[in-house]
Amino acid sequence: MSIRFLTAGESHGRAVVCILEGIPANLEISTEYINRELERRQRGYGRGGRMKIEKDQVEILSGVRFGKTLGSPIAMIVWNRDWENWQEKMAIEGERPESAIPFTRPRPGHADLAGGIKYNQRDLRNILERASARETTARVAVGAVCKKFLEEFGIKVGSYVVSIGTCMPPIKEGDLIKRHELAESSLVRFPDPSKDEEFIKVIEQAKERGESLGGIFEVFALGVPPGLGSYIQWDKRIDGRIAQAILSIHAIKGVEFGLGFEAGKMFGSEVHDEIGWSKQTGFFRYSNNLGGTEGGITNGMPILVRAVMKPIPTLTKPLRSVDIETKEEVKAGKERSDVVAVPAASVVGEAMLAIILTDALLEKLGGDFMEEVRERFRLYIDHVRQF
Ligand code: EPS
Repeated sequence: MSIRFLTAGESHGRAVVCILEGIPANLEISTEYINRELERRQRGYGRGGRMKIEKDQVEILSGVRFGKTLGSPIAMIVWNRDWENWQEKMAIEGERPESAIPFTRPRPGHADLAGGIKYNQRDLRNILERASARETTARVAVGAVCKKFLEEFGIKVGSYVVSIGTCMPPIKEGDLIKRHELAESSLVRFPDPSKDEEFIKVIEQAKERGESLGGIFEVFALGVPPGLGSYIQWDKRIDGRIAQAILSIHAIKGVEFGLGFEAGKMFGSEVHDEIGWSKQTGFFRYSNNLGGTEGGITNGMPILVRAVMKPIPTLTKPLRSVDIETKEEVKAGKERSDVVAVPAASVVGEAMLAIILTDALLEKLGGDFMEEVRERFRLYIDHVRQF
Protein backbone atom coordinates (compact mmCIF):
# COMPACT_ATOMS: atom_id res chain seq x y z
CA MET A 1 0.00 0.00 0.00
CA SER A 2 1.44 3.36 -1.04
CA ILE A 3 -1.26 5.45 0.58
CA ARG A 4 -3.58 4.65 3.44
CA PHE A 5 -6.36 6.42 5.22
CA LEU A 6 -8.61 6.06 8.21
CA THR A 7 -11.85 7.81 9.02
CA ALA A 8 -13.58 8.34 12.36
CA GLY A 9 -16.78 9.92 13.55
CA GLU A 10 -20.40 9.17 14.36
CA SER A 11 -23.20 10.55 12.21
CA HIS A 12 -24.51 12.76 15.04
CA GLY A 13 -21.22 13.10 16.84
CA ARG A 14 -19.04 16.18 16.93
CA ALA A 15 -17.37 15.71 13.56
CA VAL A 16 -16.19 13.39 10.81
CA VAL A 17 -12.41 13.15 10.62
CA CYS A 18 -9.78 11.43 8.52
CA ILE A 19 -6.06 10.96 8.17
CA LEU A 20 -4.52 10.38 4.75
CA GLU A 21 -0.93 9.25 4.56
CA GLY A 22 1.38 8.76 1.59
CA ILE A 23 0.55 11.71 -0.66
CA PRO A 24 3.87 13.07 -1.98
CA ALA A 25 5.10 16.51 -0.95
CA ASN A 26 4.49 19.61 -3.09
CA LEU A 27 1.01 18.75 -4.35
CA GLU A 28 -1.04 21.94 -4.49
CA ILE A 29 -4.31 21.52 -2.62
CA SER A 30 -6.89 23.90 -1.19
CA THR A 31 -9.85 23.63 1.14
CA GLU A 32 -11.87 25.19 -1.69
CA TYR A 33 -11.07 22.24 -3.97
CA ILE A 34 -12.06 19.71 -1.29
CA ASN A 35 -15.21 21.64 -0.35
CA ARG A 36 -16.39 21.52 -3.94
CA GLU A 37 -16.34 17.73 -3.77
CA LEU A 38 -18.08 17.72 -0.38
CA GLU A 39 -20.80 19.92 -1.80
CA ARG A 40 -21.30 17.55 -4.76
CA ARG A 41 -21.80 14.66 -2.32
CA GLN A 42 -24.58 16.56 -0.56
CA ARG A 43 -26.65 17.03 -3.70
CA GLY A 44 -29.29 14.83 -5.26
CA TYR A 45 -33.07 14.87 -5.27
CA GLY A 46 -34.52 12.58 -2.60
CA ARG A 47 -32.11 13.33 0.22
CA GLY A 48 -33.56 13.74 3.70
CA GLY A 49 -33.64 16.68 6.10
CA ARG A 50 -30.04 16.25 7.20
CA MET A 51 -28.60 17.72 4.03
CA LYS A 52 -30.53 20.93 4.73
CA ILE A 53 -28.78 21.19 8.09
CA GLU A 54 -25.25 20.41 6.94
CA LYS A 55 -23.02 22.49 4.73
CA ASP A 56 -19.98 20.27 4.79
CA GLN A 57 -16.76 22.28 4.97
CA VAL A 58 -13.35 20.79 5.52
CA GLU A 59 -10.66 22.08 7.84
CA ILE A 60 -7.18 20.81 7.05
CA LEU A 61 -5.40 20.25 10.35
CA SER A 62 -2.02 19.01 9.21
CA GLY A 63 0.15 17.94 6.31
CA VAL A 64 -0.32 21.11 4.22
CA ARG A 65 1.61 24.37 4.39
CA PHE A 66 1.14 27.42 2.17
CA GLY A 67 -1.18 25.43 -0.07
CA LYS A 68 1.14 22.51 -0.69
CA THR A 69 1.36 19.05 0.84
CA LEU A 70 4.36 18.32 3.05
CA GLY A 71 4.50 14.56 2.56
CA SER A 72 3.33 14.16 6.16
CA PRO A 73 -0.10 12.76 7.13
CA ILE A 74 -2.94 15.01 6.04
CA ALA A 75 -5.51 15.26 8.83
CA MET A 76 -8.90 16.71 7.95
CA ILE A 77 -12.08 17.44 9.90
CA VAL A 78 -15.65 18.21 8.88
CA TRP A 79 -17.73 19.46 11.78
CA ASN A 80 -21.30 18.13 12.04
CA ARG A 81 -23.65 21.09 12.30
CA ASP A 82 -26.36 18.71 13.54
CA TRP A 83 -24.21 18.05 16.63
CA GLU A 84 -25.88 21.05 18.25
CA ASN A 85 -29.15 19.10 18.31
CA TRP A 86 -27.50 15.92 19.62
CA GLN A 87 -25.04 17.16 22.25
CA GLU A 88 -27.02 15.63 25.08
CA LYS A 89 -27.97 12.36 23.40
CA MET A 90 -24.49 11.80 21.99
CA ALA A 91 -22.45 13.16 24.91
CA ILE A 92 -18.95 11.72 25.20
CA GLU A 93 -19.03 11.69 29.01
CA GLY A 94 -21.51 11.65 31.88
CA GLU A 95 -24.70 9.72 32.60
CA ARG A 96 -27.20 8.77 29.91
CA PRO A 97 -29.91 11.47 29.91
CA GLU A 98 -33.61 10.54 29.77
CA SER A 99 -33.81 12.00 26.28
CA ALA A 100 -31.46 9.29 24.95
CA ILE A 101 -34.10 6.63 24.46
CA PRO A 102 -32.45 3.36 23.35
CA PHE A 103 -33.06 2.30 19.75
CA THR A 104 -34.24 -1.31 20.09
CA ARG A 105 -36.14 -2.02 16.87
CA PRO A 106 -33.52 -2.98 14.27
CA ARG A 107 -34.17 -2.01 10.65
CA PRO A 108 -33.89 -4.85 8.13
CA GLY A 109 -31.12 -3.89 5.73
CA HIS A 110 -29.19 -1.67 8.14
CA ALA A 111 -26.28 -2.74 10.36
CA ASP A 112 -28.50 -2.40 13.47
CA LEU A 113 -29.05 -6.05 14.46
CA ALA A 114 -25.87 -7.69 13.19
CA GLY A 115 -23.84 -4.84 14.70
CA GLY A 116 -25.71 -4.97 18.01
CA ILE A 117 -24.96 -8.68 18.36
CA LYS A 118 -21.35 -8.22 17.30
CA TYR A 119 -20.52 -5.34 19.67
CA ASN A 120 -22.94 -6.39 22.42
CA GLN A 121 -24.84 -3.10 22.37
CA ARG A 122 -28.43 -2.94 23.59
CA ASP A 123 -28.91 0.61 22.32
CA LEU A 124 -28.62 0.12 18.59
CA ARG A 125 -27.87 3.82 18.18
CA ASN A 126 -24.35 2.81 19.19
CA ILE A 127 -24.26 0.84 15.93
CA LEU A 128 -26.19 2.98 13.50
CA GLU A 129 -24.27 6.14 14.30
CA ARG A 130 -21.05 4.77 12.85
CA ALA A 131 -22.69 2.55 10.24
CA SER A 132 -24.37 5.64 8.73
CA ALA A 133 -23.34 6.82 5.29
CA ARG A 134 -22.42 10.12 6.92
CA GLU A 135 -18.93 8.54 7.07
CA THR A 136 -18.64 8.95 3.31
CA THR A 137 -18.05 12.68 3.89
CA ALA A 138 -14.55 11.76 5.10
CA ARG A 139 -13.97 9.49 2.13
CA VAL A 140 -14.89 12.28 -0.26
CA ALA A 141 -12.40 14.60 1.47
CA VAL A 142 -9.67 11.96 1.06
CA GLY A 143 -10.83 11.27 -2.50
CA ALA A 144 -10.63 14.98 -3.33
CA VAL A 145 -6.93 15.08 -2.47
CA CYS A 146 -6.42 11.96 -4.60
CA LYS A 147 -8.39 13.46 -7.49
CA LYS A 148 -6.14 16.52 -7.35
CA PHE A 149 -3.11 14.24 -7.40
CA LEU A 150 -4.43 12.31 -10.41
CA GLU A 151 -5.24 15.52 -12.30
CA GLU A 152 -1.54 16.33 -12.22
CA PHE A 153 -1.08 13.32 -14.51
CA GLY A 154 -4.07 14.07 -16.73
CA ILE A 155 -6.24 11.42 -15.08
CA LYS A 156 -9.86 12.48 -14.72
CA VAL A 157 -12.43 10.67 -12.58
CA GLY A 158 -16.16 11.19 -13.02
CA SER A 159 -19.55 9.56 -12.62
CA TYR A 160 -23.21 9.63 -13.51
CA VAL A 161 -26.39 7.86 -12.46
CA VAL A 162 -27.82 5.18 -14.73
CA SER A 163 -31.07 4.38 -12.92
CA ILE A 164 -33.12 5.04 -9.80
CA GLY A 165 -35.71 2.38 -9.02
CA THR A 166 -37.34 1.42 -12.30
CA CYS A 167 -36.54 4.77 -13.88
CA MET A 168 -33.83 4.02 -16.43
CA PRO A 169 -34.12 6.26 -19.49
CA PRO A 170 -31.71 5.38 -22.29
CA ILE A 171 -28.44 7.27 -22.05
CA LYS A 172 -27.61 9.10 -25.24
CA GLU A 173 -24.33 8.12 -26.80
CA GLY A 174 -21.63 10.53 -25.88
CA ASP A 175 -18.25 10.38 -24.31
CA LEU A 176 -17.85 9.80 -20.61
CA ILE A 177 -16.71 13.35 -19.87
CA LYS A 178 -19.80 14.74 -21.57
CA ARG A 179 -22.01 12.43 -19.52
CA HIS A 180 -20.29 13.54 -16.33
CA GLU A 181 -20.71 17.21 -17.24
CA LEU A 182 -24.38 16.78 -18.06
CA ALA A 183 -24.86 14.87 -14.81
CA GLU A 184 -23.44 17.85 -12.91
CA SER A 185 -26.45 19.94 -13.89
CA SER A 186 -29.04 17.22 -13.28
CA LEU A 187 -30.93 16.99 -9.98
CA VAL A 188 -30.27 13.24 -9.89
CA ARG A 189 -26.86 13.12 -11.68
CA PHE A 190 -28.46 11.60 -14.77
CA PRO A 191 -26.54 12.55 -17.92
CA ASP A 192 -29.61 14.16 -19.48
CA PRO A 193 -31.24 16.78 -17.24
CA SER A 194 -34.33 16.80 -19.45
CA LYS A 195 -35.18 13.45 -17.80
CA ASP A 196 -35.06 14.87 -14.26
CA GLU A 197 -38.84 15.13 -14.08
CA GLU A 198 -39.22 11.39 -14.74
CA PHE A 199 -36.86 10.62 -11.88
CA ILE A 200 -38.52 13.10 -9.54
CA LYS A 201 -41.89 11.48 -10.20
CA VAL A 202 -40.55 8.03 -9.30
CA ILE A 203 -38.88 9.38 -6.14
CA GLU A 204 -41.97 11.30 -5.05
CA GLN A 205 -44.19 8.26 -5.59
CA ALA A 206 -41.86 6.13 -3.48
CA LYS A 207 -41.82 8.77 -0.75
CA GLU A 208 -45.62 8.96 -0.66
CA ARG A 209 -45.75 5.19 -0.21
CA GLY A 210 -43.31 5.31 2.69
CA GLU A 211 -40.74 3.59 0.49
CA SER A 212 -37.09 4.07 -0.34
CA LEU A 213 -35.19 3.44 -3.58
CA GLY A 214 -31.83 2.28 -4.83
CA GLY A 215 -30.31 2.39 -8.26
CA ILE A 216 -27.27 2.06 -10.47
CA PHE A 217 -24.41 4.45 -11.20
CA GLU A 218 -21.25 4.40 -13.28
CA VAL A 219 -17.85 5.70 -12.27
CA PHE A 220 -15.01 6.13 -14.74
CA ALA A 221 -11.41 7.22 -14.97
CA LEU A 222 -9.88 8.59 -18.17
CA GLY A 223 -6.21 8.94 -18.97
CA VAL A 224 -5.14 6.00 -16.83
CA PRO A 225 -1.91 4.57 -18.27
CA PRO A 226 -1.57 0.86 -18.91
CA GLY A 227 0.29 -1.08 -16.24
CA LEU A 228 -1.36 -0.24 -12.91
CA GLY A 229 -2.00 -3.26 -10.70
CA SER A 230 -0.72 -6.75 -11.44
CA TYR A 231 -1.69 -10.34 -12.15
CA ILE A 232 1.22 -11.66 -10.08
CA GLN A 233 -0.75 -11.92 -6.83
CA TRP A 234 -4.47 -11.91 -5.99
CA ASP A 235 -4.38 -8.77 -3.90
CA LYS A 236 -2.47 -6.76 -6.50
CA ARG A 237 -5.16 -7.09 -9.15
CA ILE A 238 -6.49 -3.61 -9.89
CA ASP A 239 -10.04 -4.73 -10.69
CA GLY A 240 -10.22 -6.59 -7.38
CA ARG A 241 -8.97 -3.53 -5.52
CA ILE A 242 -11.42 -1.21 -7.25
CA ALA A 243 -14.31 -3.62 -6.66
CA GLN A 244 -13.51 -3.87 -2.95
CA ALA A 245 -13.33 -0.10 -2.64
CA ILE A 246 -16.65 0.44 -4.41
CA LEU A 247 -18.38 -2.39 -2.53
CA SER A 248 -17.21 -0.84 0.73
CA ILE A 249 -19.49 2.13 0.09
CA HIS A 250 -22.66 1.91 2.15
CA ALA A 251 -25.51 -0.06 0.53
CA ILE A 252 -23.53 -1.11 -2.56
CA LYS A 253 -24.38 -4.73 -3.41
CA GLY A 254 -22.75 -5.33 -6.77
CA VAL A 255 -20.01 -4.09 -9.08
CA GLU A 256 -19.35 -4.69 -12.78
CA PHE A 257 -16.60 -3.62 -15.17
CA GLY A 258 -17.35 -2.69 -18.77
CA LEU A 259 -19.98 -5.06 -20.16
CA GLY A 260 -20.05 -6.71 -16.75
CA PHE A 261 -22.59 -9.51 -16.32
CA GLU A 262 -23.72 -9.10 -19.93
CA ALA A 263 -20.38 -10.58 -21.04
CA GLY A 264 -21.45 -13.93 -19.63
CA LYS A 265 -24.07 -14.23 -22.37
CA MET A 266 -21.79 -13.36 -25.26
CA PHE A 267 -19.15 -15.02 -27.45
CA GLY A 268 -15.48 -14.31 -26.95
CA SER A 269 -15.26 -12.61 -30.31
CA GLU A 270 -17.98 -10.16 -29.23
CA VAL A 271 -16.40 -9.31 -25.90
CA HIS A 272 -12.64 -8.95 -26.21
CA ASP A 273 -11.27 -5.59 -27.19
CA GLU A 274 -9.30 -5.91 -30.43
CA ILE A 275 -5.83 -4.42 -30.49
CA GLY A 276 -4.62 -1.80 -32.95
CA TRP A 277 -1.46 0.26 -33.33
CA SER A 278 -0.66 3.59 -34.97
CA LYS A 279 2.49 5.64 -35.10
CA GLN A 280 0.80 8.59 -33.40
CA THR A 281 -0.90 6.82 -30.52
CA GLY A 282 0.95 3.52 -30.15
CA PHE A 283 -1.30 0.63 -29.09
CA PHE A 284 -5.02 1.25 -28.86
CA ARG A 285 -8.26 -0.77 -28.65
CA TYR A 286 -11.21 -0.73 -30.99
CA SER A 287 -13.65 -1.10 -28.07
CA ASN A 288 -13.70 -1.03 -24.27
CA ASN A 289 -15.94 -3.93 -23.34
CA LEU A 290 -13.74 -5.01 -20.45
CA GLY A 291 -13.84 -1.63 -18.74
CA GLY A 292 -10.13 -0.87 -18.89
CA THR A 293 -8.54 -3.87 -17.17
CA GLU A 294 -7.07 -7.15 -18.38
CA GLY A 295 -5.28 -9.65 -16.16
CA GLY A 296 -5.76 -7.39 -13.16
CA ILE A 297 -3.82 -4.59 -14.89
CA THR A 298 -5.05 -1.36 -16.41
CA ASN A 299 -4.80 -1.58 -20.21
CA GLY A 300 -4.88 2.11 -21.09
CA MET A 301 -8.59 2.24 -21.88
CA PRO A 302 -10.97 4.16 -19.60
CA ILE A 303 -11.76 2.39 -16.34
CA LEU A 304 -15.52 1.90 -16.35
CA VAL A 305 -17.21 0.58 -13.21
CA ARG A 306 -20.94 0.12 -12.63
CA ALA A 307 -22.38 -0.34 -9.16
CA VAL A 308 -25.80 -1.12 -7.75
CA MET A 309 -27.05 0.45 -4.55
CA LYS A 310 -29.83 -1.23 -2.60
CA PRO A 311 -32.76 0.90 -1.39
CA ILE A 312 -32.10 2.84 1.83
CA PRO A 313 -33.12 0.65 4.82
CA THR A 314 -35.07 3.30 6.77
CA LEU A 315 -38.71 3.17 5.69
CA THR A 316 -41.45 5.47 6.89
CA LYS A 317 -43.76 2.47 6.34
CA PRO A 318 -41.44 0.07 8.15
CA LEU A 319 -40.99 -3.68 7.75
CA ARG A 320 -41.43 -6.32 10.42
CA SER A 321 -38.76 -6.53 13.07
CA VAL A 322 -38.35 -7.74 16.66
CA ASP A 323 -37.70 -5.50 19.66
CA ILE A 324 -34.37 -6.70 21.03
CA GLU A 325 -35.58 -6.20 24.63
CA THR A 326 -39.16 -7.54 24.60
CA LYS A 327 -38.58 -10.03 21.74
CA GLU A 328 -42.01 -9.02 20.47
CA GLU A 329 -42.80 -8.51 16.83
CA VAL A 330 -42.76 -4.78 16.08
CA LYS A 331 -42.34 -2.48 13.15
CA ALA A 332 -38.72 -1.52 12.55
CA GLY A 333 -37.55 1.76 14.02
CA LYS A 334 -37.59 4.97 12.01
CA GLU A 335 -34.77 7.42 11.68
CA ARG A 336 -34.65 10.56 9.62
CA SER A 337 -33.27 9.34 6.31
CA ASP A 338 -33.05 9.78 2.57
CA VAL A 339 -35.55 8.31 0.12
CA VAL A 340 -32.71 7.75 -2.28
CA ALA A 341 -28.99 8.54 -2.22
CA VAL A 342 -27.74 7.09 -5.52
CA PRO A 343 -26.52 10.50 -6.82
CA ALA A 344 -24.46 10.97 -3.65
CA ALA A 345 -23.15 7.39 -3.83
CA SER A 346 -21.84 8.03 -7.34
CA VAL A 347 -19.78 10.96 -6.01
CA VAL A 348 -18.46 8.68 -3.24
CA GLY A 349 -17.68 6.13 -5.97
CA GLU A 350 -15.51 8.74 -7.69
CA ALA A 351 -13.64 9.26 -4.42
CA MET A 352 -13.02 5.54 -3.91
CA LEU A 353 -11.85 5.04 -7.49
CA ALA A 354 -9.51 8.04 -7.16
CA ILE A 355 -8.08 6.63 -3.93
CA ILE A 356 -7.33 3.23 -5.49
CA LEU A 357 -5.81 4.74 -8.64
CA THR A 358 -3.63 7.10 -6.59
CA ASP A 359 -2.40 4.14 -4.58
CA ALA A 360 -1.71 2.09 -7.73
CA LEU A 361 0.01 4.95 -9.55
CA LEU A 362 2.31 5.63 -6.60
CA GLU A 363 2.98 1.91 -6.30
CA LYS A 364 4.06 1.94 -9.98
CA LEU A 365 6.13 5.09 -9.85
CA GLY A 366 7.23 5.63 -6.27
CA GLY A 367 8.51 9.07 -5.29
CA ASP A 368 8.22 11.31 -2.26
CA PHE A 369 7.71 14.67 -3.93
CA MET A 370 5.64 15.68 -6.93
CA GLU A 371 8.53 16.72 -9.18
CA GLU A 372 10.01 13.25 -8.73
CA VAL A 373 6.71 11.48 -9.41
CA ARG A 374 6.09 13.67 -12.49
CA GLU A 375 9.50 12.85 -13.95
CA ARG A 376 8.97 9.13 -13.39
CA PHE A 377 5.54 9.38 -14.98
CA ARG A 378 7.05 11.07 -18.03
CA LEU A 379 9.65 8.33 -18.39
CA TYR A 380 7.04 5.63 -18.01
CA ILE A 381 4.75 7.22 -20.61
CA ASP A 382 7.74 7.35 -23.00
CA HIS A 383 8.19 3.63 -22.40
CA VAL A 384 4.51 2.96 -23.10
CA ARG A 385 4.65 4.96 -26.35
CA GLN A 386 7.83 3.27 -27.54
CA PHE A 387 6.80 -0.28 -26.61
C1 EPS B 1 -25.96 11.03 5.68
C2 EPS B 1 -26.40 11.53 6.85
C3 EPS B 1 -27.47 10.84 7.57
C4 EPS B 1 -28.45 10.21 6.60
C5 EPS B 1 -27.76 9.27 5.60
C6 EPS B 1 -26.46 9.77 5.11
O1 EPS B 1 -28.07 11.82 8.34
P1 EPS B 1 -29.26 11.60 9.40
O2 EPS B 1 -29.13 10.18 9.89
O3 EPS B 1 -28.97 12.62 10.45
O4 EPS B 1 -30.51 11.89 8.65
O5 EPS B 1 -29.09 11.21 5.85
O6 EPS B 1 -27.53 8.03 6.19
C7 EPS B 1 -28.38 7.01 5.92
C8 EPS B 1 -29.28 7.05 5.00
C9 EPS B 1 -28.20 5.82 6.73
O7 EPS B 1 -29.01 4.88 6.54
O8 EPS B 1 -27.34 5.78 7.57
C10 EPS B 1 -24.92 11.72 4.91
O9 EPS B 1 -24.29 12.70 5.37
O10 EPS B 1 -24.67 11.28 3.77
